[in-house]
Amino acid sequence: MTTSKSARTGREWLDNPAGLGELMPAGFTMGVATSAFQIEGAILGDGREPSTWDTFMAQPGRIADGSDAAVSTDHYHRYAEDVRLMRELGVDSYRFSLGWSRLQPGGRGQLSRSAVAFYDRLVDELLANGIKPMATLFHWDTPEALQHTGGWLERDTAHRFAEYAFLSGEAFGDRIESWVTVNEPATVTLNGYALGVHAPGATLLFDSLPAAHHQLLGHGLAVEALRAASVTGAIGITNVHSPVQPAGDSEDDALAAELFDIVHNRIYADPVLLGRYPQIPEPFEHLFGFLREIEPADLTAISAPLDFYGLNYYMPTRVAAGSPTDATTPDGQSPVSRQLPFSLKPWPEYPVTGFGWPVAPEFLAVALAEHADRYGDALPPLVITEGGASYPDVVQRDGSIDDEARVLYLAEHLAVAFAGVPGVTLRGYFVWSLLDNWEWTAGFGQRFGLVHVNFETQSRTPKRSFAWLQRLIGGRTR
Ligand code: NCW
Repeated sequence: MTTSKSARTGREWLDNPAGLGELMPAGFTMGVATSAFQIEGAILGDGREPSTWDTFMAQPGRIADGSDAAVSTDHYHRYAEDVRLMRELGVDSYRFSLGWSRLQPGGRGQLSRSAVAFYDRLVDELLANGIKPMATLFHWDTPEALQHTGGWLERDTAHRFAEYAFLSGEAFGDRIESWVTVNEPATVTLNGYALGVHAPGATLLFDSLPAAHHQLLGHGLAVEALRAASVTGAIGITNVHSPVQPAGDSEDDALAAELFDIVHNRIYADPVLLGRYPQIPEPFEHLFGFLREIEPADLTAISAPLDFYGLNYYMPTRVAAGSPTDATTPDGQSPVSRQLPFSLKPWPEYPVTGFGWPVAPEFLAVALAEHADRYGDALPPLVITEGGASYPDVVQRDGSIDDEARVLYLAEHLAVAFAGVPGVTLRGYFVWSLLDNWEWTAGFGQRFGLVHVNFETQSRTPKRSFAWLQRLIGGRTR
């Protein structure tokens, strides 16, 4: 594994994005990504019924700035302007999510006609502007009605999800270039069901594992459903991957790091790519009892062959044995994390983003190499379905936003992506995100956008990173 700083070459591309663009492999897809609940607003339109996030964000103390996503960036009404921005940027593809609670209010039955009409307008606008639509079916907005029957802890939710996937495939399958079934099931399980810092706010620690399995089953059944609906596009899943390093040399730290790698990475990637759950180290076996009860046929569905495998890469994780003393998680405070047998440690040698996430582009190469090593020939072509950084951007007196740190982040990570690693076919990179958005538990406090959004006026202002990426894309040689 390389942890040298040799990948830190961002500065040389600051004023020469076209030069970096020349290094983009032929056929590589450049895109931007968003998700429905974070940008659409209009939460009362289309007969939409609440999702688990509607409920969660209304609970006192859940959202850092007390905000909600009722309006957010108002993309629901401003999508045409946002597509114009993408066209100006020059991206090949746009990854967005279909709002489950908008399209299928309550999580059962026929799709809402006005919601289908909205996504029809969006998809057609993209195609008219030469931008390929990549649609995510589940980006965390579980219908609240399904939460009342247990949400992802229950097997039935996977079947409900497959039904929604089939109907979405029928509605949009002639125009969607690629489909992502589920986005970051690890984050939903860990933050939503284990630590309680995301919706639905459950604090089950290791008893959250059924939520992992049922999201994976939902993925597998959705792949079948999309194929049954005869969609023309490619089908994949998006897992978040964080390379893990032990904080110290002790055996206990090594074991804790292995445990974190299992609960954050392997529990999601191994069943999809290898058709089996990872081997659990003996001292922790008792925590994973649920895995012994799984129906073998589930793993056949979960490991259905995919056209691509989506990876969100943000950061590596440093793990030590023993519970955290300050109970801090990436998304805020979670008192239950004091009961975990591991804790996450800072990386003093790396700069951090607004979220405190280490900026470590060399670990993107590690993430790719770990996939080549672990999955070999079973690995479909990869797509980085998200990468990006939040920073406290400052609007200058002349209205411009000089987000140099974000430019450096993108330069360093794209340089790694374009160079690639042996054993991995990397097809594309999607920047998170097109717009500043409603960043879940952080509310409006963390800005990831290439485009600044004034949440009072809804005015959009492209940042320096937007102009930089535009020149990079303009500079590619094909
Ligand atoms: S929070 C998170 N994100 C951000 C979010 O805006 C987006 O919707 C997600 O796809 C940016 O990209 C993803 N990911 C969580 C990563 C860390 C989870 C670590 C949990 C450890 C206990």
